[in-house]
Amino acid sequence: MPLPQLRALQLAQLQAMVARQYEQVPAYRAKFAAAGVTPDDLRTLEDLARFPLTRKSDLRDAYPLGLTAVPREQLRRLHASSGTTGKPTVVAYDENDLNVFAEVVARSLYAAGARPGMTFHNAYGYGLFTGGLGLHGGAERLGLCTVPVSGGGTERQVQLLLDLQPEVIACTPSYALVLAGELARRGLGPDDLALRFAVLGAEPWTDKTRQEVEARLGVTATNIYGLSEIIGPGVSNEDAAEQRGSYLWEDHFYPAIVHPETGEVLPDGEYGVLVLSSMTRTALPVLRYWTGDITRLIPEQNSTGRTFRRMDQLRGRADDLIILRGVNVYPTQLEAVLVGMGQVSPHYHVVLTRTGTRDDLTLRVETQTESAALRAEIERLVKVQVGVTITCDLCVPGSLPRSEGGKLKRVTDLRAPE
Ligand code: DLL
Repeated sequence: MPLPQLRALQLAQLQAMVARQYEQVPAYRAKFAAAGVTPDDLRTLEDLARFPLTRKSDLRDAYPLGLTAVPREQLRRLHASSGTTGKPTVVAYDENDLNVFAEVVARSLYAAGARPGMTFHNAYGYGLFTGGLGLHGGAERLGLCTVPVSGGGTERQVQLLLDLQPEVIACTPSYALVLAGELARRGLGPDDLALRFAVLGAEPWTDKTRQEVEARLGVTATNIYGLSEIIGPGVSNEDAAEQRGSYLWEDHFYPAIVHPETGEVLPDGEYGVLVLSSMTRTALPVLRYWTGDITRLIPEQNSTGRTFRRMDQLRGRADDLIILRGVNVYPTQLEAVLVGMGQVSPHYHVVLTRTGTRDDLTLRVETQTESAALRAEIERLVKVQVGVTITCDLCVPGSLPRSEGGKLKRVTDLRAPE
C-alpha cells in the first residue's frame, strides 16, 4: 500500500479503536481522563504520543478480563501468559480477532518462505501459550498441511521430520538446535530431511544461531516476533529472501519506539522500547502497549518493496523478564514460591547458564536447614507453580548479594553472548 494511504488507514483505525475503548472499557476511560485526553484529541498520528501507555500491570489489575471491550458471549478463545506476581495475564479473542490472528500469521509464514501445499511441522507449545494454536491457525489459513506436534518429545519429533518430510518447521531457535543435535546423534543430516524454511522466535537469538540452524537443518531461517498482549506470534516476520529485520504488519499493529525512561517517542533508527497498538483487535484492543522489548525501527530502504517498517532483532529487555527455553519467567514468580514456603529467607539469586544449546536456571536460596528434601521441594514447587524445570542451590544465610541502596540485581546471566 502506498505510504500516504497506509498512514491515513492507520489514523482512521486508531481513531476507531480509541473511541471503542473509551465507550466500552471503563479502565481506559479513567486512564484517558487522568492523561487529560478524549478520543477527539487524536487528529494526527503524532497526537497518539499524548495518549497513555498500557502496561502489563494494567492487564494484571484488570485480571482476568477487565479490559475486554465486547460482551463475554462474543469471546471465542482465551490464552494466558505468565505475569510478574504468579497470576497469568489473560488475553481474549473474538471471531474478528481470530481472523486477524490467522491473517497476520499466514502473512508471516508466507514471508518466511512457506507456500500453499507445503507441509508444516509446528513444534510450538499448544495450550495457553499463543505459539502453538497461533501458528496453527495461520498455517491452515495459508493452505499448509499442518502437523500439530507441539513441544517436547525430541526423538519422536525427529522421527516425524523423517517420516512426514515437511518443508517448513516452526519452533524456538534453541529447540531447533536440540532437534539438529538429535538428528546428528542418529548419524543423519539435512539431506535426510525435506525442510526448507524455519520460522523461529519467542526468545532472543542471534545471527550465529541462525547460521548454525541453517547449516544443520538445511533451511532458510527467519525471525518471527510477537507477544500475547498484542495477539501472539505474527506481529512481525523477516522475509526469507532478505533476512534483514522483521516486517511489522502495520495495517494491524501500530509501532513506536520510545525512550526507556522518559517515554518520549524516538525517530526511526534509534533504539528504545517498542510500544505497540493493536488497531484492529475488537475483544482486547490494547493502546500503546509497553512491550519492554528494546529494538529499533530500521530506517534504511528495504529490498522487497513493502511499505511496512522493519524492526531489528531485539537487543534486550527493559525489565527483569527471563526467557528460559521459550518460557517467560519473572524473578518475582520464584520469590512468590519461596515466600509461600516459610522455611527459607526471602534472599535469593538467579543464575542463568548455557551448556551446549541448553539454558539452565539455578535458584540460589539462603536457608538454615540445608537438606536434599528441601531442595527437591523447591524444585517441585517451581515446576508446578511457574512451569519450568530449575535447579535449586541452598546456601548459608548472609552469602547472597544484598541491595546496597540501588536496585538489587537478582539475576546473573552467564549465558555467553554468541
Ligand atoms: O512468545 C509469542 C510468540 C510465539 C512469538 C511464537 C514468536 C513465536 P509471549 O509468551 O507473550 O508471546 O512472550 C512475548 O517474548 O515480549 C519478547 O520479549 C519475547 N519474544 C517473542 N518473540 C521474540 C523474538 C510469545 N523473535 C515476549 N526474538 C516478547 C526475541 C522474542 N524475543
